[in-house]
Amino acid sequence: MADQPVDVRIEDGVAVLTIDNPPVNALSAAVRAALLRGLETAFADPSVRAVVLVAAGRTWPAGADIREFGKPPAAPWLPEICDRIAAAPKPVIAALHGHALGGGLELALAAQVRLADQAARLGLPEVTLGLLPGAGGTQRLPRLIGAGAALRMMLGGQPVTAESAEKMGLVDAVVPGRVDVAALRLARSHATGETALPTAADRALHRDGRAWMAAVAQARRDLGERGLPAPARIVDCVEAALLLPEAEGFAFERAAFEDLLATPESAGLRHAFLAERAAARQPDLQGIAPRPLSRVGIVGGGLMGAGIAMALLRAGFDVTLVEESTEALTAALARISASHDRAVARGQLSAEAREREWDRLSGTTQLIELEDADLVIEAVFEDEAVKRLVFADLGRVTRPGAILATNTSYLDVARIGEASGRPEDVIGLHFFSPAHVMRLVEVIPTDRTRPEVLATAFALARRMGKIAVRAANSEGFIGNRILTACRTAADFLVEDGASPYQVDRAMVAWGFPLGPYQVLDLAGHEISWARRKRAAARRAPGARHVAIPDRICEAGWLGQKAGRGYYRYPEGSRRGEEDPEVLALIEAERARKGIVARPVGSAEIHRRLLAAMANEGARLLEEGVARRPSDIDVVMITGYGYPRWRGGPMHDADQAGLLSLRNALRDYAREDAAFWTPAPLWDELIKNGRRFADLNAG
Ligand code: T1G
Repeated sequence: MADQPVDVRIEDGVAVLTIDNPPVNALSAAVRAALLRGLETAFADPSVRAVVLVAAGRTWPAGADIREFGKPPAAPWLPEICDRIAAAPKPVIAALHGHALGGGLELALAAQVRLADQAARLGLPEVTLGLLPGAGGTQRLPRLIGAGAALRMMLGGQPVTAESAEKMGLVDAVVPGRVDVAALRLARSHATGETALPTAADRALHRDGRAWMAAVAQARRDLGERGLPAPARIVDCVEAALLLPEAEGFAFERAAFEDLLATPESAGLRHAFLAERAAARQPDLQGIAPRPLSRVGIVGGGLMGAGIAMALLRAGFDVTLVEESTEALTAALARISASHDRAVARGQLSAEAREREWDRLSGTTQLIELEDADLVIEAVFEDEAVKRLVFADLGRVTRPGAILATNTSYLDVARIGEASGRPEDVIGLHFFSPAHVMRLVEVIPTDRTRPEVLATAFALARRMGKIAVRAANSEGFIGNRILTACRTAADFLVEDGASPYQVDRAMVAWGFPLGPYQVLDLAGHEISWARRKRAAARRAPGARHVAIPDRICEAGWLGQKAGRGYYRYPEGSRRGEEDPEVLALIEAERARKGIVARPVGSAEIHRRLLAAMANEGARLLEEGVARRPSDIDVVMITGYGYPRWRGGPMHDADQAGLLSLRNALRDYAREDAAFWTPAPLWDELIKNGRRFADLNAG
């Protein structure tokens, strides 16, 4: 890291300003100050005829420094620097490589000339943070590429390739080789008068008001009424860019940006972004080299096994899928082939890539064929005895040093692993269905797991493009513990008077894609029924137990696959219909327990389910199952549909206020102390004026 985040070199009439703030040249306060100083130096130096902006390291600035948001803002502001560049007395050339994103792209938009290398990606992802491009992007981009294209980039938030950027006029040229060298050459030829660089006036900026307003109207129609605040403000800003005088358009954008910055939605989305990155930080694994991985075996080709195999193939691994019979193997390979067909049909996978993946896949019924695998992932039926048998065999056939992983979602990884005879090479890798789509993987080391095995698991997740979250080996790990607490609180409310359909509607209105009972029907009731049976033996005396879920299972209503669960699924439809027989069953259970149904509102449903999830989260932190509250948030957001803009249960609890939520828990504990008593961590944090967020450091 240079002592100065911006290096200024003046030579042959050209000033080269190099931004150097690893890892992604985020435009922090220090960078902004140094950049403005560098620009002023270059603009004031009479020998300078042109200015080149380049970035050191792996990328052009990937935006404003997200960690600075929510903190007291520090001058100079990025819009100010962009305006200085846009009004520069000398041409400024931006040389883009890596990810030119957010404020980084806005910096380039202010320049007179933009060059990009072939691998560059350009985007305005602010909407994914609940924000809008607040440094002139909503004003300059539509003028440069048209309102329609600009709105697509800003509302989608996804980067475009350098090639597409050139086609849409976002960059002036895509250059082979090093873009900084090409930019310097161009600047020098301008400095010697050989080349006249285009000025803003030369550009055929988009000014067609009719097309512009048509794009704005279309975007508003597509957005509809519902949704997060940022997209609609982006459209307002693009409209303002046409209708308002330039300076007022920029001011309009700034005001909208400030508004969004203060929204809980943006706070939640920014938290989620940083929390996902923090989850990868494992201080105790610093300097521990992962083992090399290229050949991976999968035992069990069911829904999970096949999904994991596809995710590994997509990440470039050689995969051997083991099934116990030829029929089962054929079905597993057919499942993968069908998914490939869908991906090719959707344009997500080219036919060539498909062929390459298929070439790296082999199937067998002979476990011995895994003798030289680097890693084996077991994904068989969720039964401890069955899994121990598989691990006993794996311990015999795999080579020393091969890593043995189990995809169990609840069971004791150590108990499963010890059957292999080499527990030090065993780890839990809990993928989520569909495993080739879901980004989360819970990584569960046991007390015997070697550090390099854990380091290898994190490296594997990175290569698969997954978000790995570490959890200690405790039943249900992080996600299923929180889910169970959420469901228990929901069951209490159903027994007290709510209907499961009302609970689902309330949680969908709160931001979840599906409610807890819809999720249960989708996943199937078997695993949670088995878990309840295991838990029955450990239930605290006098602890409240709602038998409704057991009654539903005993009736054979095991979910969508069974045609009915809490909902009915006529002729295999995936949309459930509310079932009067379920309501009758619930009423019968209330009568059996002498419970008179009481009215339950959505606010109470939200509050109790959040309180239950955050309280279980506090217990997970106390037990050391989770290392930081933000890890719990990442698990719930990326694995269980928790609304990303709410930031996860622990962030949400902080937003709701720990004191009021702890007091609510105390109230609920009068109904059932075993479940609702607040974990001691609440008192400790409240006593010290702290929040869960204060435990996220490191
Ligand atoms: N600010 C601060 N830190 C950032 C950062 C940013 N913008 N982007 C990345 N990091 C950190 C990240 O936390 C991690 O840290 C390390 O860099 C590597 O990131 C005014 C309002 C660029 C595609 O939204 O999409 O500009 O964990 O693990 O997978 O209009 O990072 O190592 O300590 O993600 O190779 C808009 C966000 C900001 C882009 C690289 N910009 N970044 O991906 O590495 S808002 C963004 C990314 C804005 C203006 C507005 C990705 C990446 P650590 P990584 P990667």
